[in-house]
Amino acid sequence: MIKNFRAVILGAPGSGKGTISSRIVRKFEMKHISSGDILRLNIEQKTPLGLDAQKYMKQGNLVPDEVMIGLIIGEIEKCKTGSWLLDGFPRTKKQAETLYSKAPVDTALNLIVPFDIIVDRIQKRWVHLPSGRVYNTDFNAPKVAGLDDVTGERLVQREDDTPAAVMKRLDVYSKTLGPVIEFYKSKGILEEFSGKASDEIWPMVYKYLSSHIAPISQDVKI
Ligand code: G5P
Ligand code: MG
Repeated sequence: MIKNFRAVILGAPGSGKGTISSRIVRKFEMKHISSGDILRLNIEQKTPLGLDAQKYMKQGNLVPDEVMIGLIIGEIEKCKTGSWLLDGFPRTKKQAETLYSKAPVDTALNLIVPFDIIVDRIQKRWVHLPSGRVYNTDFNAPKVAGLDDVTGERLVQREDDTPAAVMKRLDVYSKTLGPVIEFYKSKGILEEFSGKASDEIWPMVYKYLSSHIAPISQDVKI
């Protein structure tokens, strides 16, 4: 068993990275660091970083590498547990290489979900911006429509979940992820999980992680 376990979770927009990550951190002592959640919080708080990033995100484009690398390496350095799960980073070969040179990763989990399923899911997504909690009116609806289960605060739809921005994000993903996958493959740490539903993918991820890091609880259900 590895003591300080460092993982990245890869996958197309809407493939369930956030959904699977929240299950992972409930079962394993790891800190979930989501690049998208951090950026959206900065946008909400109107920080200079957020205002700059918003221009790219709204269009479905990637935020420049220099900005993302500084942001995520900073988050990792703040992480006291030593075990973390990066969601949404890296997205380019440059990000993957820089991360690996600063903090070698133990595993790269790649979620493979058909694109037609993804487009439908994203249209039904609602998020709680301060926490990053994600809902879906079909899959995991909030207890009260439009409100976060934990805080009761209002849910919103993401600015980049418009049909045009989603198509652009899927296109950017198709063009940029190949070299990242190849990078982790060359390191021998790529693990792929395919399925049409997160409930189908989750038991496979749980089984794989359990052989590397001790779970907080043995129960696979969340
Ligand atoms: P993000 O925030 O990283 P994406 O586009 O990579 O955004 P996204 O959209 O957050 O990924 P996800 O996390 O993979 O998707 O998916 P999710 O939220 O868990 O699930 C999607 C929906 O499906 C939810 O409503 C969920 O409830 C539902 N769902 C899950 N499983 C199932 C299921 O089995 N069945 C059904 N029916 N529904 C299900 O990045 C956003 C932007 O930030 C910038 C970029 O501009 C990016 O576009 N950015 C970066 N730029 C450069 N470099 C980086 N490293 C960057 N990181 C972020
Ligand atoms: Mg996400």
